[in-house]
Amino acid sequence: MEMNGVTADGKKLFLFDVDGTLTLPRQKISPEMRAFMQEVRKKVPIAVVGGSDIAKIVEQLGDSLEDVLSQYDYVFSENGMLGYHGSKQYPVTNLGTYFGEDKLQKVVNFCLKYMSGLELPVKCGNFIERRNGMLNISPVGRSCSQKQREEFNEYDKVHGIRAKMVEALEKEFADYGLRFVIGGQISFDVFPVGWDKTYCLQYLVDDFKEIHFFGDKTSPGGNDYDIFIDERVAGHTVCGPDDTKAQLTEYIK
Ligand code: M1P
Repeated sequence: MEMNGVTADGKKLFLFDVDGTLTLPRQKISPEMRAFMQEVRKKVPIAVVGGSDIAKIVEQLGDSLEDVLSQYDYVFSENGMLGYHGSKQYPVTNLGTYFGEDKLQKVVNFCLKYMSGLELPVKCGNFIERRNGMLNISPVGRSCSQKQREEFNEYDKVHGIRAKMVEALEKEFADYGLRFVIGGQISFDVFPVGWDKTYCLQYLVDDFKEIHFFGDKTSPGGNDYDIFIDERVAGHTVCGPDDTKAQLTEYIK
């Protein structure tokens, strides 16, 4: 098996984004996809790297953390800030400790001020979620319903709410060494340069000769872009779980 110029003479790993790759955005994996991934795993070890925190990844991929860890050889949340190999947990990286509370608060305050000036069809709650390794900023608010989520996403496509806010943040904090990356439907992630999905590769590169990454946000500005173009992986763009399944079916024949 050869893919994207990576030779086929080594130990392989298939590494997957979650939202839009194994599941629909923020939805639970389908029973068919779940079963299919276990068929894939009989041939090639599998890993996931999501931008979301571990609670959301567990909600989407299984019934409990133990269940998810038993289905995938490696599980990385927040781009790898929190990671597991089986039940072994890698050291947790903390944004506040690394970046400093002062600077972080300047970013938070700017976001709050910026969002207070936005007029949207609806605003819910939970506009800023602080995670281990990133801030997640949502102009509509993470407490929105599924319907409001989809409506915001459509509205954002027309009005570029997130893109404009990211532009303003990039200008304001040009010297902070931060990335502002749109990964899902209603929010964007803020983390230090280098804390993108390539972060998880440090735990994989010594053990695998071929790492194949599958993601849907592989264009510049998307949260799969950095790992997609990383020379240590072969990148594959998918457009949803059905496409991931179709591409994998071809590869493992
Ligand atoms: O995994 C992609 C993104 O998923 C969520 O995005 P949203 O809620 O906007 O659809 C978030 O957890 C985000 O952090 C993550 O990058």
